[in-house]
Amino acid sequence: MASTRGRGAGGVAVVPMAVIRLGVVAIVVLGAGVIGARAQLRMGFYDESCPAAERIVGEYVRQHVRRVPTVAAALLRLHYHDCFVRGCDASILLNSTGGGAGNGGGAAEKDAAPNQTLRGFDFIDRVKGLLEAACPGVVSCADVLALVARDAVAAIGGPSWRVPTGRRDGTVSSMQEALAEIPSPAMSFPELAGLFATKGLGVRDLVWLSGRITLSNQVRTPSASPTARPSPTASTAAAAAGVAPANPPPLEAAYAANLRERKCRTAGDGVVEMDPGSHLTFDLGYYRAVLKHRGLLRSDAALVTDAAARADIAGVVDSPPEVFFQVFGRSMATLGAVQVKTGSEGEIRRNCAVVNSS
Ligand SMILES: *[C@@H]1O[C@H](CO)[C@@H](O)[C@H](O)[C@H]1NC(C)=O
Ligand SMILES: CC(=O)N[C@H]1CO[C@H](CO)[C@@H](O)[C@@H]1O
Repeated sequence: MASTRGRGAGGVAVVPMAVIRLGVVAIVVLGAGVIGARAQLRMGFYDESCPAAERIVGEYVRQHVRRVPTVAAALLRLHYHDCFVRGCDASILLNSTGGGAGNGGGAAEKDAAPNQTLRGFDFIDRVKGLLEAACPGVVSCADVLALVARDAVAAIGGPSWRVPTGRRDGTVSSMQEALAEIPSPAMSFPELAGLFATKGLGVRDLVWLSGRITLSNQVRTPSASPTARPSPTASTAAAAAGVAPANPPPLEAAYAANLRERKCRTAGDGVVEMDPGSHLTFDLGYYRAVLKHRGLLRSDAALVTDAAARADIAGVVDSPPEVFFQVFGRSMATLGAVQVKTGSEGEIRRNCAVVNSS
């Protein structure tokens, strides 16, 4: 380092090479930014190439979600998990390749512990099938995930939000990355906020995207008491990510007793509701529970350990439901743009479970 600094012969200031190189890098990065800006997501991206695309998605979703409303939570969760690993690029849909070609080789995101309870893959495949029949090779699986999530939430009476399109599909899906990057139910508030920040998501996004849990119907608890705030899907992810779970305040005692009793009544299969009594409605029940220290997971309880987040939640809980719809929709729109691939990046997968080249 010393050789690149200091004064040259005759007292002339020598600009260190590293600084010049940094300058060049900065210009290149700025240039790439300008090029990138031309290929951003936009509303109605398929208006010319597949005008029926959004109608096809919307009709299928409305018809089927009305029949099986619980699938809405699963579809929302798929999009959410997808965006946290390599951006919203449908890498969550790729099958493992068993270490062969394509998909970077090896175990895929969907094989990671947090994914073991994911559902809705068939649903996405059927929507994609309809789109391939109408306009082969045009609509990306990543856009299907984003549109389906929005339409599914709207179909059960929840909020809607703007979904600009033009996402391209990734070609790599890694179990290790999923373990490291999907928020774990065992995380503390600072840990969650830090992870969200790496995705360009703020504390408010952390608070309001947690609202998706209002639709989570149940969580399987281990045999231990639910007061342990088990992290049913990702305790191994937390361990893999080297996360030491912090200790949020304990579950409210009476609620914990009630949970234990319900658990016994359900023949010990250990399934309890996350948002008791209202898991099919997109409401504020989850946040009310969290404020009363009835958040079931560490990550739920963590939300009220941050004073600003707690105040934010209290404010929205006391407001008309439209306010919750608005803040949730805004954060969903932000989430849907995380690290998206556009323009000539990635590909438009023909089958969402495999990369085209395989
Ligand atoms: C992807 O894996 C699932 C099972 O996990 C299987 O049902 C499906 O057929 C696979 N898709 C492809 C295209 O190989
Ligand atoms: C939905 C899905 O693909 N789940 C997978 C999660 O990972 C386990 C094992 O690692 C697979 O068996 C599941 O199929």
